[in-house]
Amino acid sequence: MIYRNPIIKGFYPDPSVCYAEGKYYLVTSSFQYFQGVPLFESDDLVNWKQTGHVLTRKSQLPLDYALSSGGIFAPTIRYNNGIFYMVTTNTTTAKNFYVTTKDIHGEWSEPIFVEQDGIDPSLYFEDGHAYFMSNGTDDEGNSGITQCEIDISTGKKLSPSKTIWKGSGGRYLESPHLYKIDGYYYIMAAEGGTEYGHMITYARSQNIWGEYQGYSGNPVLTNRNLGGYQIQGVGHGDLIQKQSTGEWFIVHLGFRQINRWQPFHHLGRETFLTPVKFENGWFTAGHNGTTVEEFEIQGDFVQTEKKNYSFADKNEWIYLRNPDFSNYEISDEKFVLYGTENSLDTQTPTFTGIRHRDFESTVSCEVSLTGENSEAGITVYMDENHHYDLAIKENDGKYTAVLKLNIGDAKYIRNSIELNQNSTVLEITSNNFVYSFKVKDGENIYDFGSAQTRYVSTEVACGFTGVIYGLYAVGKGCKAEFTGFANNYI
Ligand code: 6LW
Repeated sequence: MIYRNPIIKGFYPDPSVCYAEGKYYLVTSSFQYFQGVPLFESDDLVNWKQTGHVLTRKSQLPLDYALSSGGIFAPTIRYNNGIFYMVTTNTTTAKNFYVTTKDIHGEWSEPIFVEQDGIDPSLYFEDGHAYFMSNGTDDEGNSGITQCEIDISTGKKLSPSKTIWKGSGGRYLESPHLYKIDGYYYIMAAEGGTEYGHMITYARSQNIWGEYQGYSGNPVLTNRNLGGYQIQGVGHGDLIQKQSTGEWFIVHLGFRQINRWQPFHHLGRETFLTPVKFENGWFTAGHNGTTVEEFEIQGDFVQTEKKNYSFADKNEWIYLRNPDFSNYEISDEKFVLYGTENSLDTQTPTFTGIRHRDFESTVSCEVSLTGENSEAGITVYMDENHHYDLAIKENDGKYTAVLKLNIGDAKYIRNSIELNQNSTVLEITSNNFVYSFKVKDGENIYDFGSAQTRYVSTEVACGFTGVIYGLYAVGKGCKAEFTGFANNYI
């Protein structure tokens, strides 16, 4: 069959994957969003369904002081002896930790901390031993891919940390994962930074502590030389073998720029799948070491894609930092949001959203508003400094619909119109280049114009996240009822 990349669209970066009892499980980063670490499952490595999140409680996920693109960085998921492990870094508390569960559909444990610095932690199990690695500094002060043995029940170090590989020379050596395949240990990592120069490299050794010998063809996977190609920034991946066919793959991140020669991406870093071939103890990946849109693999299953999202898709809705849930009444039909004085320009607005997953989309919702000096609507949200807000506002008993563009220091009310009542239908459509905004007031439909996608892209906003379609409410007495939410893709 032929499958198309990305296999998981929208802001789902730094994927890690494992196999357990007939299924594949995948996790991704989540930064300042709650709940943390989206969890997916699949039967075939191509079709993935989000089943929830790994970090579901504040005790596992303290985010109160997390800046945008702070909080939870790249996770790793592993399965050993009937137990699932998810290890990650809370960069805001600067702690590496893991949580465990025996029931992948149940709750995960409280965090177990490992006293080792660095980001992108990973675990490797062999013969009753557990090894922890990160892109940290070892006990001798050497930085690189650093490894130590740990007591998996407590997280305590059982050996000194040792830097086992220093990469192939690219900047930002990160994302280490260790595998043992046919007698060799392989350490796979990312280098080049998570932008256009991103890449995957690896080395092998017959001894777990090294020396590791770098692959002479490094980087094994990169799109850095594919000028004008939509898929860019491929790197940060995890190796997995498909049980039914024996085929190998790297599940990894990448992003789609808005067009050829237009290096902007606003949908976030997404999850891709690239085939891998082993030969004489070394492996190659993709199409001449690049990730392309389509690959042919074994099997005659089909790739399907969920195109419609609503309030009922509870696994996909996320919040900012540690939300005060007394400000939210959530059901499958209706979301009621209570505002506070915190606007979308602050870190803790009343906000819940769902990822913007593909260029061509529509999102619409009816909003009805009560409360003096209040505001509620839909936001195209990259971070607190970069967002487009289509909203209804109350002032002196009058209701207006507004479109506000916030691009860093450039803040601008693009359009506004007085409404006949305290409710309206707000609608946003998107393509690669623009978001277009419409307001419905009874029979009247007002075209509020459009705003470019590039100004809410990573290249403008910086950071590691992607656009979220958010619902929000602002104002102390604000009560906003949202009904009929629909987010559709073509
Ligand atoms: C992540 C690092 C990276 O921890 O970006 O692309 C960082 N790679 O490995 C944030 O996602």
